[in-house]
Amino acid sequence: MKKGIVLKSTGSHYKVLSEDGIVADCSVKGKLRIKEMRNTNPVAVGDSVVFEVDSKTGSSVISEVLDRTNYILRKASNLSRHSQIIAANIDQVFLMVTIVLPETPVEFIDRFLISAEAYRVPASIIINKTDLYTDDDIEKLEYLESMYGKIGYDCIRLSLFKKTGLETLHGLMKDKISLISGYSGVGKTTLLNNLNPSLNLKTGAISDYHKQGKHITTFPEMHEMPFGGFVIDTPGIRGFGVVDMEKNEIYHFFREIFIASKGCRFYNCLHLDEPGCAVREAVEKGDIDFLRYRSYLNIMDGDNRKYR
Ligand SMILES: Nc1nc2c(ncn2[C@@H]2O[C@H](COP(=O)(O)OP(=O)(O)O)[C@@H](O)[C@H]2O)c(=O)[nH]1
Ligand SMILES: [Mg+2]
Ligand SMILES: [Zn+2]
Repeated sequence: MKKGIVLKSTGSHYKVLSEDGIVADCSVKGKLRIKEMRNTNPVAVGDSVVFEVDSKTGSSVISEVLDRTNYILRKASNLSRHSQIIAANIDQVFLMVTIVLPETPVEFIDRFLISAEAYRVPASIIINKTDLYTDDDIEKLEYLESMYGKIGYDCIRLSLFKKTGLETLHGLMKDKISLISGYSGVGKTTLLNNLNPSLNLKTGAISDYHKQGKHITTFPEMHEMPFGGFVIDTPGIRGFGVVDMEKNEIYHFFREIFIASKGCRFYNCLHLDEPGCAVREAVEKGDIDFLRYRSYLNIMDGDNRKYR
């Protein structure tokens, strides 16, 4: 019996890094199904597992998945009961965004952040391709930094062409399991190659493009970092979508809206057009950024398809 951590899953086979530093190709014991989670993959990237080497065949079989500290799910489609565990036991998530090539909308960022809040995973924002930014873009960049900084989300400026910002990321990622998400083409794979040059992963927006919006066709992979820790890339998965949330709990995951909501006249205020709403007051005074409030309204409006 050996203990290890799952680096990659292809649906039926798993690459497991065992405690003694050897990577084993494992299958899964037929009976291994997590009872409460019948409609998902039983083993995910980041899982700690116990596996055994069959003395007859020499093949390795995962016999147990240890308790997860957390996991991030993705529904196969809006209607499906099936979902995929993207990754488990994550210490932090980074959303990589760019202001140009492509532009990541604020609403997308907010959808990501509220999902991270719902999963209780700390989130930060990496703003890449700063080498391309005009003065106008820098102004947008500063706006985002201030808007998200104020409510406690770190923004890290990065240029993988100029190699600036990498040291900061080393510091933040050291000895942790980090997941990177973001639009196709923002530079996730390029970042991984910079963090660990021996990976030599294929970059270029085209390779991911065809995978977008379809059913689960790609599998996230976890990479070991030379400075300690692991980073998970999620090709073809732009964001987590919005986790299933009730309308009356969405505002719980907008940090500043939740705090302001304590001052609302009605305990069941949804901060739409109720009288005595402290959230709207805060928006009018500029204490809550209008862009954040707009994201809230759009998410309440419920068209989640565009941003899945
Ligand atoms: N100008 C500029 N281009 C970058 C930077 N980082 C990545 N790119 C380019 O953006 C494209 C997409 O990068 P890739 O890593 O494949 O993005 P992914 O889809 O998020 O994995 C590639 O052509 C990269 O060379 C950067 O900091 N500046
Ligand atoms: Mg990529
Ligand atoms: Zn209110």
